[in-house]
Amino acid sequence: MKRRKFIQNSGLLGLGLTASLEIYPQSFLKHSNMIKNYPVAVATWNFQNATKMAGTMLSNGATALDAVEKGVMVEEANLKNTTVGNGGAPDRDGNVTLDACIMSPAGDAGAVVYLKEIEHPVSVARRVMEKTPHVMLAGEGALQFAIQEGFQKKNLLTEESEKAWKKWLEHKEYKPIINIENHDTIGMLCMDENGDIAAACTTSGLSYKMNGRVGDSPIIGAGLFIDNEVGGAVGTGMGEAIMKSVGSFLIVELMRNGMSPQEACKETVMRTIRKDPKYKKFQVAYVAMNKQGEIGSYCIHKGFSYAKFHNGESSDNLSESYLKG
Ligand code: SD4
Repeated sequence: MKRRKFIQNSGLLGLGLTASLEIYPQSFLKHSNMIKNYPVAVATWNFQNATKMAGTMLSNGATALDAVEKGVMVEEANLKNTTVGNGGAPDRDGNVTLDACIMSPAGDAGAVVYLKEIEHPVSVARRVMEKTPHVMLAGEGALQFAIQEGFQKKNLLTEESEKAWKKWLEHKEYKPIINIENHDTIGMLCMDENGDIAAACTTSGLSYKMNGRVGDSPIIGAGLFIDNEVGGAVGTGMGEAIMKSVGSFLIVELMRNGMSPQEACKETVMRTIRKDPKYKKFQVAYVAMNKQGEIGSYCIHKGFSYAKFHNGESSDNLSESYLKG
């Protein structure tokens, strides 16, 4: 018997319940207090400042939704991070265009795509979710809405990013880097002390992408998905591959059908590997969490890690990978 099931089943036995685990709904398990791996915050890549922020908030009683938003905002504001928010690398024409989304335990969602000049797209995505009848706003309309909501316009192209882009223009070769500087898009999952899950994902997308290109990160089901009855998942890497497999949604569905977060992440990465003969040329990585706060992760190329904050402890965790070298 797998360890997880053993723990769950032994807990049930302790309560004098000998029937199979499967007949007990998640809500029963959640409230039975048998296993408590939460509150917990996890994020793609070694973004420990972000998970510390979110995890500390959760320890102080914040909701998962507030924690994921504030958590990923740490990286949106980090000028040294050239793949998220302010300081993000531009597209091939020099535009910094940001994508983000957020999902609440209630299953509500908000997203912005191709948003320019706003440092915190995740907060605009949250306003889309809470203040409009829509899920996603794009480009000029998203910017107009942000300004209407009081967000300030800002030049997000830093001197360094501009310099790097001008250097890129010398050869103009579009070649997404695998495990870029070991940090990239931030996708975060939080479970609060009530056992509720929320997720957020925010990025400047792949460097030197075509003008207008949107990746997986703001797409509900691709860059992230949660179902508060089951768990959640977030993805990073080649957005086109993640979108084609609707990766985060698939992981949650696989968990619904009994897989652990680890097994579900692996199976989802394997689908991309089986279908795409070019899989060695790009990275795809996922992190997932189930309703017990258990975490799993899997990726194509070695080198992807995820940050975790739980019980006052912050850690960087190397993900299992398909390619070992
Ligand atoms: C995108 N998934 O825009 C993002 C980029 C990323 O690792 O996560 N790169 O495709």
